[in-house]
Amino acid sequence: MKVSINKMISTSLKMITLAATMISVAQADIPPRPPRPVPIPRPLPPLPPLPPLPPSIYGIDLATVGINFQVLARTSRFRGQVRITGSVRSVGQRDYVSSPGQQLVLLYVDGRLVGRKEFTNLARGAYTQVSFIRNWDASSPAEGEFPPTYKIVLSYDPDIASDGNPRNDDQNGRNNSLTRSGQAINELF
Ligand SMILES: [Ca+2]
Ligand SMILES: [Ca+2]
Repeated sequence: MKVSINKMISTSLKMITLAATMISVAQADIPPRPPRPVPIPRPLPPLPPLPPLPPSIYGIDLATVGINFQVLARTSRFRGQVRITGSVRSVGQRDYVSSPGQQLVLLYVDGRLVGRKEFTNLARGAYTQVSFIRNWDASSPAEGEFPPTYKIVLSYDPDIASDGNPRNDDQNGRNNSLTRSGQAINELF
């Protein structure tokens, strides 16, 4: 009788072990769930206000005035979604008045185009912006250790200087592009 009970216990243990093995195999066969999309707050938080317009010696002048980084949502200590925003402002003494399709601002990451914004007129002091939202991992090599460089570029129609409209002739070409390292994004985490 004693032998029989021991045998039963042994058999039960074997069955439990087998069942546990089957469960673990079944679990291993289930593909991992894709990560849930990060909820982004809507409406998007406003950008910080631009500083007061400095005096200018130029009549017509559009300028790349800033590249701003914001954390929109955080998924862990070092991960989240960030927004990169480039700003172009009319910093000359007079309004910029043009026609559609003659100017736009481009946003690049390490030379790759990731955003574009077309615009037409920009009154003195007014600005337009181009944004790009992406995942960011401040603990990764690609972002944390070697962060990409962002660049915004003002792009004009090649014929803009000979279109008969002097009010869209940017007189200062030295402020038409701007770069900023993504290292500043890591400092937000
Ligand atoms: Ca022109
Ligand atoms: Ca300019």
